[in-house]
Amino acid sequence: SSNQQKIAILSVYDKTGLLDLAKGLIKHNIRLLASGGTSKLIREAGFPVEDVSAITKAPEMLSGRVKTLHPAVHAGILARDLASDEKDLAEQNIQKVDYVICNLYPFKNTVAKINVTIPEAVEEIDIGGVTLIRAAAKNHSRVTVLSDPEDYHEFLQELEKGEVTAKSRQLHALKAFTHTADYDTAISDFFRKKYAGDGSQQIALRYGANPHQKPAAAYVTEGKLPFKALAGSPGYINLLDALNAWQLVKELDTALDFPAAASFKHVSPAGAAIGVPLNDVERKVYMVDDIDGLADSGLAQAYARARGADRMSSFGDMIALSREVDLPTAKIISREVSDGIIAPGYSSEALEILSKKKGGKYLVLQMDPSYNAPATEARTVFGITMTQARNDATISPHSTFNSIITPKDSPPLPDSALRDLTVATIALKFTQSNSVCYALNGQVIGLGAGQQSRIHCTRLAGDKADNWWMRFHSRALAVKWKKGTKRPDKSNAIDMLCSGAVPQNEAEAADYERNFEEVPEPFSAEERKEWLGKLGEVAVSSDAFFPFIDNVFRASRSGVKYIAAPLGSQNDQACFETAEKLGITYVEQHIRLFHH
Ligand code: 93A
Repeated sequence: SSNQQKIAILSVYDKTGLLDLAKGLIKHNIRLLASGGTSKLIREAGFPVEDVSAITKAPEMLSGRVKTLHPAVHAGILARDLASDEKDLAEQNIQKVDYVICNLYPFKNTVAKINVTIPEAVEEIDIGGVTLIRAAAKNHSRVTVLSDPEDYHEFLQELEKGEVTAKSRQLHALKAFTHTADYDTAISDFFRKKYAGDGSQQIALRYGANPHQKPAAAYVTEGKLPFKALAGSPGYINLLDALNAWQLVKELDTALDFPAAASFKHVSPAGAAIGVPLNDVERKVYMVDDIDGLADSGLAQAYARARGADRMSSFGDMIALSREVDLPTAKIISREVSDGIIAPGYSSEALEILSKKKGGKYLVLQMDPSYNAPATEARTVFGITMTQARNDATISPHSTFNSIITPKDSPPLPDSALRDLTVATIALKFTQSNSVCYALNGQVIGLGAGQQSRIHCTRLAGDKADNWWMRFHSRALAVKWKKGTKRPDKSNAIDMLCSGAVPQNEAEAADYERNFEEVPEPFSAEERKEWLGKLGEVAVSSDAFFPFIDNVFRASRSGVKYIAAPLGSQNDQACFETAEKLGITYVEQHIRLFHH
């Protein structure tokens, strides 16, 4: 059979380079068979070519829907150099095909047109071409498939030298498989948008990271989207926040068996907490002392804590709650500036309140709590797809913090420390790295996210914890607000006072002072030192090891008594010794938790 004339089947939509290719094939005495338009072009250029119907003995049909679909074509492509295959071909008088040159109808370009109809798109779904390409690619041990005009030149050079190598056939086959996969993806993308774009499999996003980044969408290719928008319409960052925040509260609730809440901004938590009961002072500091039913709602208290940790950062947050949202929780949310919420359910009164927020634009997502993510995740950056195993590490108070390093003869950690380390560590798992988190009373009190330097992160988080604690100072609690001062203005003014930011000029002073009935004296260095000295029992977790002992020193300044961190630093030993000197219990947390 090797001395038989070789056969090429040509069927191309994009006719770039076709004539040069035909010329080269003919030069090597290859018989050309082509579908209608392709053969016409070659014939008109004066090269010998036959229509595919010369071997199928069947005309093109259905206005081109059936051109090359025929056993004479596909058995010719798919046949191996096996006696049984040879016998089958001989019985049907079919000849082997050696080369397939094919590229597909321009489905992508067609559906990219505005207002394309479904029938128009349907006509662009290539069947025969995909079959040619796939069959040839499948049989690449014998057949060469060219699906890209870019490859004609090198192919002809190879023919010139003798034969197409196995390596080339493999690479052409890979390209062909990728070409059909990409083509099928374009088709399923189009129909998913048309037939399941109501939020069942795909949801249109308002825009991407910025308003000019349109269009934007979120989808799954298998099953249904695990959330529904009950009100409002998500943007890209809303969804990044919601999906991270949801995982955080779900894991917190599972680990500690308490209702959990998170308040997210820019894909990091501003706060996260479980519903440890609030005392009177906490209610006041978190601005929830007037909420009816607060004491009976673990969920409301969890959100009060999450929002209360860093009210400045929580401005315009995306909220996640681990359990069905009740009335007290909805009431807290209704009067805060917030962008949206994700939760497994809503009581009817809660939903009524939330769906009216922001004139009906407040985003209310309902999450399917039974949803489990696939084990592998992928994203593309700059056109490059990256995949990784999902971070499925579990953090639990019983198993994560058992390796106490110092002090050597330490008793097991108290439950409160285990709880707070769990809160801090789960928060870090969903925080942009580097991250360091201070926690107390079942809540984040200071979280540093996205810092390139760990000590900057430890300082940032520590300063936030200090600022949080200064809000409990009697002079901060006694602040008298001017009537009508809005909640965000109060939060900003309190932040100025507690962080020690002194107005630098008259305009700034006026802007600060207008909030108060009586302008509070700034905290003196002594007052600050004295009050911060009362902060104790704080737990700190770090998403990776501490490279230098400065982190331990900084943590200690904010009442830290427990540190959990991965090991592996050259300075591990020095960190342990420093902690021991400062009366801090140092626990190995075995899993690095970088997150991006
Ligand atoms: O409608 S089809 O799916 N039916 C076929 O049997 C068939 N065979 C090849 N389209 C088919 N093709 C496609 O026709 C090729 O993939 C190529 O894109 C195009 C070339 O048609 P022509 O040679 O008539 O220009």
